[in-house]
Amino acid sequence: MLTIVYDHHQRELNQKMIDIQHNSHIHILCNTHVHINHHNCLETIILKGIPKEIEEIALSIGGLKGVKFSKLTRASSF
Ligand code: NI
Repeated sequence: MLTIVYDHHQRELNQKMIDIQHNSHIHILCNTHVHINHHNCLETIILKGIPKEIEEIALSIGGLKGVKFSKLTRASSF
């Protein structure tokens, strides 16, 4: 699960995040969006797939301009 907080007013950030998710080969299972306040949005993205690829997508999204917080939480059945 990738949790991010980002600037609602950052231009094209939403589209960039969606493009990264669409272009990736890992499974995006669900997105939850919460409007925290006038400036900030919180989003959780549940991902499933190869750990290395999930880490790459987390770094891509977390590194976008306007993303203020990014945390990847891992879960495993092993
Ligand atoms: Ni919002």
